[in-house]
Order: sequence, then C-alpha cells, then structure tokens
Amino acid sequence: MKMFELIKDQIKDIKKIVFVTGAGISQESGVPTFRGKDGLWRNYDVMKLATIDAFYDNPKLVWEWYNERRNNVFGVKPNLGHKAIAELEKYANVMVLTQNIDGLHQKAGSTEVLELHGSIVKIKCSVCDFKDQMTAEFSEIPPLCKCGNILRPDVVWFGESLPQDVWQKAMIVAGQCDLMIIAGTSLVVSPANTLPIYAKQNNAILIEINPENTDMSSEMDLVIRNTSAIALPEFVSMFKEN
Ligand code: BV8
Ligand code: ZN
Repeated sequence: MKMFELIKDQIKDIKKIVFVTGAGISQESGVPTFRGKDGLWRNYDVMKLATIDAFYDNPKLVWEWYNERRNNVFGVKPNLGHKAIAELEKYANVMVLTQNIDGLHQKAGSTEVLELHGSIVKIKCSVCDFKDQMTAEFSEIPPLCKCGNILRPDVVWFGESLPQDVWQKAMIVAGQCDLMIIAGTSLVVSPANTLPIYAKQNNAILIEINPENTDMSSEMDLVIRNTSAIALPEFVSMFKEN
C-alpha cells in the first residue's frame, strides 16, 4: 500500500501546506543531527555548547564549533527531501518552518522559509545591533565588531528567545494551514515543538515523517516511519497525481 494512501481523498481540498523540519531532514545530506553520537562534539554536549554561557566561557571554542559546522554545510547538497518540498511549490501554497540553520531548504529552491533558530551563515555583534552575512572565514577568532565587542553566529541559543517577527509569523501560518508535515524533528525543543498544536487548532491534517517515534506521534493523523528523502518525493508524486 502506498505510504500516503490513507489521506489520498483529503488531499484535493488542501491548499496551504506547512512543513516543520529539524536536523533529520538534513541527515541524508551528511549534516549531523543533535541525537545519539551526533549529540557530542569533542566530547562537549552540543545542547550545552549552544548557550550564551558557553560562548562567554570560551568564545574561541564555540567559534571553532560553528566554523566546523559551516564548512560541513558548505560541503553538502540538499537531498531529495529538501528538493521535494521545493518542487511542491508548483502545486500548492508551501511554507517551511525550520529549526535548521544550514540553509539547505533555500539551496534546494524553497522560496518561503522561516529560520526559527537563525542561520549559520549570518553573524551579529554580542552587544551592538550590528548584523551581517558571513562572507569568508575570520582569520582571528573570536572576531571583533567595530564597536570592539566580540561577534557571534546569528543563531538562537538555548535560553534565548526566538526572533519575535519570525516566531509571530510562524505561529500565524501554522494556525492557518490545511496540512502540516512534521519531518525530521524529535519535537523536543520549545517553542518550535508547539507549532503542531496551532495547526491542530485549525483542524489541519498532521503527518509525521520520522524513522523513530517522537513526543507527538500519538497526535498525528498519519505517521510515516521512513526517512524524509524517501517519503517526501512519494508525497509530492501523489499530490501531483491528484
Ligand atoms: C526559549 C540553533 C524563551 C543553534 C537551537 C526545560 C523544559 C522544557 C523546555 C525548556 C526547559 N529549559 C529550557 C527550555 C526551553 C528550551 C528547550 O526547549 N530546551 C529543551 C532541550 C528541553 N528552548 C529554548 O531555550 C528556546 N528559547 O525558550 O526562549 C525562554 C528563555 C529563557 C528560559 C526559558 C525560555 C531556544 C531553543 C533554540 C535553541 N537553538 N539551534 C544551533 O543549531 O547551533 S535548537 C537545535 O536543537 C535545533 O535547532 C533543533 O531545534 C534542536 C534539535 O532538534 P531536532 O532538529 O529535532 O534534531 P534531533 O537531533 O533532536 O532529532 C532529529 C530527529 O530526526 C529524530 O527524531 C530522528 O529520529 C529524525 N531523523 C533522523 N534521520 C532522519 C530523521 N527523520 C527523517 N529522515 C531522516 N533521514
Ligand atoms: Zn558591535
């Protein structure tokens, strides 16, 4: 039986599709996730490294971590999962709400992407309101801002609030969608893990694509226990047929 057979009949009335994605959708591109063996970098717990305290304790170490991740991201390509979401824009109104900072959705051609946790190719000052794109790797780390304070990756660390304009928009589109596909995320981190609730309140269909169980699997209308690079192209081909 085809993966999405169960919701085949409901598909035709679907206009607005929202994807909530996490590290799992980039796993098949070769980007480490945050779980299991990927949860450690040089024996540091990545959840602890992604904090303002870790940055002020050892800004050089945190910069080395992000430099290594950035070089990894520059060395990989979007996979069939990213590409399927980009292609779907031809057939429906698609918005991507991603926890990923790797920019692979945009590289795959997705035009409507909200980066909830920032971007690994952006920097900002830890004090003044200076912000910029990363053009080249800094010779000296931590690099200094013209105001003399240290620059940091423009990402959201644990204990820091999400960019309010991005979060407000994410809540709105989640609350207006007809279908929400939650792909490659463990839904452990808040407030991103509340987005399916906004969709449910709008009676949207909820589909989870993940080889493993998540904290919200029981809330889903359909659970696909497979990888995103396999399941998403199948979803798009079915959507096109309809
Ligand atoms: C905030 C950017 C207000 C940086 C990230 C105690 C209890 C509950 C909550 C909290 C608490 N204490 C603090 C909090 C709030 C905290 C939080 O949620 N903590 C968690 C750990 C409990 N949240 C925050 O701090 C947020 N801010 O709340 O501000 C506030 C302020 C002060 C105090 C309180 C509240 C900020 C959160 C954002 C942090 N920044 N990233 C960087 O990347 O370096 S989070 C980062 O980790 C990612 O962006 C992502 O969000 C998360 C990892 O989750 P996933 O992406 O889902 O990845 P994971 O590895 O976990 O799972 C991968 C999944 O994919 C798995 O399910 C796997 O099975 C699946 N998979 C694997 N391969 C595939 C696949 N699926 C499909 N195909 C495959 N091939
Ligand atoms: Zn500055």
